[in-house]
Amino acid sequence: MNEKFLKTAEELKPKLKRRTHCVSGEYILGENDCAVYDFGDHFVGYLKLYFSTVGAHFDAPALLKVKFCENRQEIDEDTSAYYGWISKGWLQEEIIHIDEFPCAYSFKRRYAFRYVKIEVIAVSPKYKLKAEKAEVRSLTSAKSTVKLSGGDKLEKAIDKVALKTLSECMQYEFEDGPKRDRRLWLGDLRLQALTNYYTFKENDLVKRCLYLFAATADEEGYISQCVFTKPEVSPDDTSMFDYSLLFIPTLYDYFKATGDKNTAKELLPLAKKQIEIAKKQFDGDVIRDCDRLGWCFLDWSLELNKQAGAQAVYIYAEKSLIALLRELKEDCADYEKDVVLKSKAATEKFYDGEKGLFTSGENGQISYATNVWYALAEVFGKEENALLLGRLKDHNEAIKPVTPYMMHHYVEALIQSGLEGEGRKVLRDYWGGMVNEGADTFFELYNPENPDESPYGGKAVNSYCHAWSCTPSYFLRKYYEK
Ligand code: RAM
Repeated sequence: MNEKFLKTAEELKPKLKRRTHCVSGEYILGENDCAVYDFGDHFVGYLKLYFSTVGAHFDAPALLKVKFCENRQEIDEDTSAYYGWISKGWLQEEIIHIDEFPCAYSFKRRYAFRYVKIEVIAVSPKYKLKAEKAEVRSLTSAKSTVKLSGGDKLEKAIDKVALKTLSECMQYEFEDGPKRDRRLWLGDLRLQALTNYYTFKENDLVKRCLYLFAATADEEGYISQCVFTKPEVSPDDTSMFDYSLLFIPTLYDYFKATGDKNTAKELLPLAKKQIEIAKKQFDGDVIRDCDRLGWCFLDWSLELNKQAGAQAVYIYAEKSLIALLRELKEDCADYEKDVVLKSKAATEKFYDGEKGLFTSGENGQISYATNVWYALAEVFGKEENALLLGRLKDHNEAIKPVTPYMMHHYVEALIQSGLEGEGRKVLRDYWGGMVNEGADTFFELYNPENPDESPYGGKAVNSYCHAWSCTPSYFLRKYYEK
């Protein structure tokens, strides 16, 4: 642990803005009855429920199941049927006893929700439970109110939901999702930071997160995929090839947004380290594939081959490093040479001239993830990238994105390739699709072709307020405001 970096991070720990929201509604409930409180919007915070009884004096405790739901469809979802590979511990429900009435029951655990469902498991024949009202003390570190952006009603609606998504994920760190995993992930941080620069402008929170990653890098300097902060700061024991590299553009974006040279200089050696360490995954100038699940992320599609995409992320990150070094007036000659070699090798190895697309892995798989990252890495020029993305769209078998994370990169690639109109259409269709489904916050996964999409073996643990889906607020302000 680098104590100096940790100290910097801890000094930047934000104060949270707290608000109380209340829903009244009286429900008289006997055994097996249930009631739902609807807060009318998504909140992250601590819930208090108010109860009394009707009938004779309570002669037994009330036993209740309380379930917290981020969206309407979760209210009736059978969570007991979830046996996926991510822990059931993430399910947002509790069984509680209430021994005395009247009672204001406070939940110790922080939850992310709009709806609260109360099911009565047991009372007694002598009395019924009276649920009187619900109250949440909400938390966020996003302090300012941001004026909505967007050219029409739909875009403004998308922006509103995106802003809410980001502010709900802004806690003591930029969390990936306040339901799950409630921690700092590098890929998520990068997109949150980008959106933050155009909206809430809590730039010290970005700085804090950069220092949390820097403090927890391993002895060699390798940056972890995510950081835990409780009970104390510590890194996850695994890394993802692309996430570690994305530390570099995250630092460069921070520098561009703030002009904070001291931070850029202090963290520069670590940025360089990510390239050095990533090189070990290469044979010559071509990256080696790997069959460890999650060795490189790109998108949450389990069939996706990551080999070629990983090389594109490397090129993208190295180009950010070169740009940062130039800004800081430091030598970048070796990186310039390396990026030319890696780009040439990628074209020779992965580009299928006949199809006009990049392929990946032994079986020459074609996907959005691979091709989008090559467009972003600007291995070809702008016009050629526009053609590449056109061919990708026409290629029916290409593996499509399943997360807003990958969709972000697709929209960015379209815009960067001069296809602003197409980018805007994708943004409206994809994020607008979630708005039309009644989203208060944007989801971790959204595949309009498969509403049950989940990489976890069941969607009960899916998160419906997920940081990496907040970027419409960035796109609308950066590219589409007149
Ligand atoms: C999910 C997390 C996070 C993402 C990683 C790769 O489990 O929710 O958002 O960055 O996967």
